[in-house]
Amino acid sequence: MNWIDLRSDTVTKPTATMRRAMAEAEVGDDVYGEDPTVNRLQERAAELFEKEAALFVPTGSMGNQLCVKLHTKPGTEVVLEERSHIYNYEMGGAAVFSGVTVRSVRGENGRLTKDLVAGAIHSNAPYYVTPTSLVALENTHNMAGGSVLPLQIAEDICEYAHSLNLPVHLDGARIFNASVALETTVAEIARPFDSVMFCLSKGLGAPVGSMILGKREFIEEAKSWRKRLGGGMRQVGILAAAGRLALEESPKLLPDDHANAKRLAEGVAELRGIRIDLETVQTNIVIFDVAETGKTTAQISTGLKEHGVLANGISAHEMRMVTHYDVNRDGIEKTLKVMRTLLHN
Ligand code: TLP
Repeated sequence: MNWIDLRSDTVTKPTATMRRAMAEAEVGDDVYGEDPTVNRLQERAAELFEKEAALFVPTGSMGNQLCVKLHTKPGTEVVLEERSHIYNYEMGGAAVFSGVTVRSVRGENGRLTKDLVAGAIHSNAPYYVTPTSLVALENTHNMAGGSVLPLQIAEDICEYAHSLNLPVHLDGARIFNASVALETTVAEIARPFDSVMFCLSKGLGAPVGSMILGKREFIEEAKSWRKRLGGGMRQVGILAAAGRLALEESPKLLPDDHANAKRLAEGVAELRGIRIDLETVQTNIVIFDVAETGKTTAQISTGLKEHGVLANGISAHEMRMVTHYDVNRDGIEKTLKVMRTLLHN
C-alpha cells in the first residue's frame, strides 16, 4: 500500500539524487579523520551555522547526550522544558551517561522564558542544593506542536545563563523548520548557544545522521566521547553524501511542509470534537486534542490505518501528525477525508 505516513518526518526516504550521491561518495576511514565526504559535510555545516566546528553523529539523541555530557558534571542539574526530547525521549540518557538530574519547567507552547529559567536555576546556592550546570532549549519544540522559539527570547535566556557562567545547549533537531518560520538563518538562531544539535534525518530527508556544533575544543572532546560510546564510524561518507544534499537542497522544500501542516490543521479544526489552537501550528507538526470526539487516539490511529493513513497518539487524547516531503497536498486532503468519515462529520 502507498501509505500516507504522518507519524513523523523521520520516515522520509532518501531521494533518488541522495541515493546516487551515496553510491558515488568518495570515502575513507573516518576514525582516522580520512573520510573526505564527512570532512566536507562537517566543514560546510560549521560554515553555515557560523560555529568553529561540527561533528557528524549517528543520531540526534547521541548528539544531545554528547553535549549534555561535555557541559555537565555528575551530581549537577540540567534545566529544560517539561516536554523536551532530552528529558522524555532519550531514555534517561542524561542520568545514565552524565549522572545528572533534570529540573523541568513548563513553558506555554513549549516556550521557556528568561524568568522561567531564572526561577529554576540554582546558582550560588548553599552547598547542599543541587547546582545547575546547563540550560537546554528546543527549537522547534516537537511535543509543543513544532512551535518556534523567537530569537529575542533565546537571546535573553542565553545572556542570563552566561551571566552565571552556565552554558546553553540547543536541541535544534528541526532548526531548519524554525529558520523558515522565523525567516532568518540557522546561524542567527544558533548564535547565542554554546552548542547546537540538528538532524539531517528528519524533514531534510537523509537516511541517517545528525550534527553537533560548537567551539573547536568542544567538538574535539565530543569526538572522543562519540568513540567511547561506540559511535566512531568508518566509511561513513556514504551517509554524509546524503547528509550534504539534505543540508544544501532540502531546506528549500520545508515551506511546502509548513503549508501542508497549516491546511491539515485548518481541516481538522473544522471537525466536531477536535480541539486545536491554530496559532500554535507554525511549522510541520500538528497536535490536536480528540477527547471530545468520544474516541481515543488508539481508536483513531487504527481507523486511519485501515484507510492507508499512519498517525500516532502522543497520549490517550492527543494525536500528532507531521508533514514532510513524502506526503503531498493530495495526501493531506485524503487524510482529512478519512478523519471526517471516522468522526462522522
Ligand atoms: N524525535 C522523534 C521521536 O523520538 C519523538 C520524532 O518522531 O519526532 N530532538 C528532537 C526535538 C526530536 O524530535 C528527536 C526525534 C530527537 C532529538 C532525536 O533524534 P534521533 O531520533 O535521531 O535520536
